[in-house]
Amino acid sequence: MFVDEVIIKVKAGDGGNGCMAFRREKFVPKGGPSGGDGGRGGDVVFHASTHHNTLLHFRFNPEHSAERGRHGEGSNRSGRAGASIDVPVPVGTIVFDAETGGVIHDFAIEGERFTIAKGGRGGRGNQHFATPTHQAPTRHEPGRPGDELRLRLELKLLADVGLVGFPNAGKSTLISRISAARPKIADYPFTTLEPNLGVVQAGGLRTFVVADIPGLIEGAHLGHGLGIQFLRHVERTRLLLHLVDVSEASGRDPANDFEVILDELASYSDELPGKPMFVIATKLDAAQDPERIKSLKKAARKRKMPFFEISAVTGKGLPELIRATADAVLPPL
Ligand SMILES: Nc1nc2c(ncn2[C@@H]2O[C@H](COP(=O)(O)OP(=O)(O)OP(=O)(O)O)[C@@H](O)[C@H]2O)c(=O)[nH]1
Ligand SMILES: [Mg+2]
Repeated sequence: MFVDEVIIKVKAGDGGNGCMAFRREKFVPKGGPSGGDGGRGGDVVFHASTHHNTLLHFRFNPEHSAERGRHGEGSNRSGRAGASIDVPVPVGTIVFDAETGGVIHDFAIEGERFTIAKGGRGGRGNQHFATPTHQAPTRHEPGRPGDELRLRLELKLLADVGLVGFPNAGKSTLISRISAARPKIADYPFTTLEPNLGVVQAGGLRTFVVADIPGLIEGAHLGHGLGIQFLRHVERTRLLLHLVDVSEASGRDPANDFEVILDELASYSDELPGKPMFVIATKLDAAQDPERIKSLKKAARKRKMPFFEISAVTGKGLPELIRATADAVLPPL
């Protein structure tokens, strides 16, 4: 299962209470105040880990709390601090405050650590409140509560290249031809229900990661079809491959399909339309009418987007596409 959004709760440890006590010793009448301080509560710390690539572990474990600080004790003994806890999140996780919607932290780098919820300070014991004129203070502080937060975690896949297009355009077929990913492929729309990642070998040690996401349709930004919720996975890619079915069997107008998807991307965010895009005419083996390809090619040229023709069935055009994609997203050799 691919889990890319979860709501969880975190609770840092409360601080321990400061203590009120007075020294009582044989032959020492009127011993001074000796209440120790409470210990600090433990923090909830998240770290970006490559051992997890989904948020699935949070589904089974949606609450994480750190230990509270111990209370202070007599004889000026401070309470022990609560232990902090360390929670792994996949690289690419963004942590939001579920109440305000604000971003708390964006875990983009492996190994990165961030304290999400701070433990409460321990209260001071009455030993701190003695003054020359007030030598038997009873004042002592309660521990401060640790931060308690409801969080929304969102995972953005870190792919270099995103595949977009109508359902059935051949996105999953393409990723299965150029990488080891084996997503479900079928001749009906919305075969892909969740994103797939594939690693493409572009010769030598050059590799890039491609994300195949569910197809978009007109009105996707209004929630039609599977909606645009999956577009967040291609938001961080460096290049979009826009696949358009040019075969007759589709019964569609390729140039129109192309424009519809561009409009949907624009309704999703201001950034996506500015992203570099290659236009890919797919299913060339099943396209007899050159006009259909030409009209798409013209639309691509009008927008100064590179244009490719491929067939995932015969393999035509794939080496050229892989090479151009690698050149676009990888540093030069
Ligand atoms: N003839 C031909 N058929 C293709 C080609 N590529 C894909 N197909 C067929 O087109 C249909 C849809 O392919 P998919 O790869 O599942 O399409 P998709 O874009 O992933 O579709 P969704 O997941 O529904 O968005 C399947 O029946 C494929 O076999 C091609 O190059 N030539
Ligand atoms: Mg698919």
